[in-house]
Amino acid sequence: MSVVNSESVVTNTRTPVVIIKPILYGNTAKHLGTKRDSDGHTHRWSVYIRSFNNDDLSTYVSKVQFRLHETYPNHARMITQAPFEVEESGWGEFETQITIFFADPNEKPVVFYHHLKLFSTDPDVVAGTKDLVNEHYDELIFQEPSDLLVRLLNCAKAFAPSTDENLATAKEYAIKKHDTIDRVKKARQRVRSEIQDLTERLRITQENIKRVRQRTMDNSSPMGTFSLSIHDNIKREIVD
Ligand code: SLL
Repeated sequence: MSVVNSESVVTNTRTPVVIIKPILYGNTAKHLGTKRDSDGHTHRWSVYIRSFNNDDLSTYVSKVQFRLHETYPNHARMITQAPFEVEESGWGEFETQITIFFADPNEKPVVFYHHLKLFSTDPDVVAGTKDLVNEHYDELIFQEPSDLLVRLLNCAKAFAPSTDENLATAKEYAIKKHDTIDRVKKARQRVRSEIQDLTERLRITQENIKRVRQRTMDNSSPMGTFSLSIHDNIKREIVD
């Protein structure tokens, strides 16, 4: 905290908390059916970031910049109020850069990269009867945010009731989360057993080296044949 004068106190104090805000970012796209004569555009699309749990993002997000492909006029689009999204049309896929700025200017902006997807092999999407949705779940993690930001983060309560669509998304993500945790656990198990295996091999090899050294020092057998047999032994155990 720094004191500016006897009357005003600037609050840049930090609360030792971590606040996590789940978000979704990505794009939807809809096939127009034909290539538009005027500009060759084939799809309508939107790129967005929104809260995963229906929080009011604009309580703590001041603006979001969507950096589009340079073929778009004014390709760095700054959105200063919710919904934080850009709707456009086009003919090609490209990588967008999404930068989130927070209500506390001292909080470093967060950047996401998203591949704006238009094309799909899903027949319903190709026919234009279903929108393509390509979105990702992520979390904004605020480590010791300023008191101001803590207040804003905590009052970003759900501003709209959960819709069926939101509930369906939440269920889908819960399943994905479960599967992902399962995969991570299995991968950890595999790595652990590989480490065990390699540690055992290392131990055997070190023992062999020790034995060779010992025998060399004892020098009780003719070196040529002896070292050859130990060498073969090590090789065999490593291959096993
Ligand atoms: C591609 N590397 O070749 C990409 C570029 C460009 C996207 C995609 C239309 C812009 C406009 C548009 O879709 N640009 O006409 O204003 O696929």
